Amino acid sequence: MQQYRMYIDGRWVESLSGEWFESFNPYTGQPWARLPRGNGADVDCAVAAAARALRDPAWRGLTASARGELLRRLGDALADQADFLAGIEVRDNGKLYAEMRAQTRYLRQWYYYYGGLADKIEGAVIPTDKAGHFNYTRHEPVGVVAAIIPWNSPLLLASWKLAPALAAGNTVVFKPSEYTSASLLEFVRIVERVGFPPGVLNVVTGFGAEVGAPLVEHPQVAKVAFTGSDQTGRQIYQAAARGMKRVTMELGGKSPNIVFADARQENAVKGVISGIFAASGQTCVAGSRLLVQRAIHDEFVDQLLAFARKARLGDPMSPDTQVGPVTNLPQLEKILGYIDIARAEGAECLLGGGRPGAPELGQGWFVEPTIFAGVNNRMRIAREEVFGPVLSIIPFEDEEEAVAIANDSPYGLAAGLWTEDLRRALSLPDRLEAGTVWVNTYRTMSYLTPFGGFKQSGLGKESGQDALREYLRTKSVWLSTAEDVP
Ligand code: TXE
Repeated sequence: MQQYRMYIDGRWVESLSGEWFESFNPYTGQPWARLPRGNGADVDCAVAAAARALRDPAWRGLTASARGELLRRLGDALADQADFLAGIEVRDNGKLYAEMRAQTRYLRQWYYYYGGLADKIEGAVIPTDKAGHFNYTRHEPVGVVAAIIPWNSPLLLASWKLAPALAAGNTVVFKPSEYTSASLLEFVRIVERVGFPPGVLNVVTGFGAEVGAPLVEHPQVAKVAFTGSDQTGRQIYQAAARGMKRVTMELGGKSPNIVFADARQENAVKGVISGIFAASGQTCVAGSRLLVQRAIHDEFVDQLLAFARKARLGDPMSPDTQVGPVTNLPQLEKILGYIDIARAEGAECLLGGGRPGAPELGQGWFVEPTIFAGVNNRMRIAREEVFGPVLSIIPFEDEEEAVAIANDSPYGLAAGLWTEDLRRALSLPDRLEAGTVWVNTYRTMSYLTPFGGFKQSGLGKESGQDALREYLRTKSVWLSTAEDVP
């Protein structure tokens, strides 16, 4: 068993209560790490440290260029440790090593990009209508940021928040998921070596109600950046509203992946499969509603089944594995529960529909890739986020119906569109209520591009230049240039 400490004010500490909790490996079902079980008292220490660091000349006094350089050095240091960090992620969340390694190797780009932006945060001189006055704006850090992250891609989602928050000059208190805290603590060792002043970055480990809630409510926290479920997001938004705090929320989705009869079917099959089965469906952008035009419905579904049947389940560390376990036991139970709901609603299970029988997978939290046909958009399986490898197929007649079904969802995170028709490829994205639309591709993302949902899928953007604004507040300054004040 590996034992971790949390990180507050530049020191590695146990929780003040002296309590611990365990983190499990989803492939073996066994605990592998012990972590401090923090509570409100630890949160108080971390927020106080972050608030001090905000005023500390060692951080506040840095030029924007020096801040940017620190971030770029962090990017370099991360590159050396990417494969090691990927291994920790896999042990905690069961995602494929190949995918996590690609992700951790790519992480440094957020630090390079926002490192580069740090000294391009420019205010404006306003051409004022008040004679004898000079008026300018400056963009300041908002203050102490509470960053609360889930278990599906801990370091990626942490970096989406940390890099712009630090580039803008804020300080941060992290609350990682209780299921996957280790990778963030290993990451902090790297941050520490790069030389950020104490208190600029803090991590308090523990549970949502015991650490997350007091962190959000803490009066010295100015902004909350959250990724997770819409239920928890709503609670956090309410708590933040009481303190008039800024928020960014990256919540759930029920994203439509729309395949038209004129699509290149072999490409669409691959996009649909990776859209829902990658990471065992545990991605916020999972293309969990497959909308297929009736003219090709049966033929396309046959191709999809032929492809999906070949999926190899197994050890997420093995390069041969295509589908790993799901991350935690409650998630396993939730997914199996939705499979039962879909059956009870009358959807037809074409593939999977349970836990795999193979004895070598017996210890792990696996769910078979599952495909339901005959789904209509009113069923719970089409409306609620499962966050697992469960695809629902809904037929449609024409473009109008496809758009209507796609938009008939409380969520609006992402949408996919497969067509060779140029007019449709250009016009449909305008009509889809989703923060990201992919045409003839799915799940493509970059540090350069704003990401964030519409409707119940969230508020604000992460990545790209938009994200930097989420961590800044604008101040207007007036000066009188008159000899005598009237
Ligand atoms: O999420 P939570 P959980 C969805 C997915 C999954 C469900 C539950 O459907 O089945 O969420 O997963 C912290 N105040 N997604 O329970 O509760 C919590 O400790 C402050 C979708 O893991 O949203 C963790 O650090 N913080 C999602 C973080 O919030 C609180 C990705 C996320 O936990 C808190 C993950 C509180 N009151 C799960 N309660 C996506 N779409 O990306 C909990 N937390």
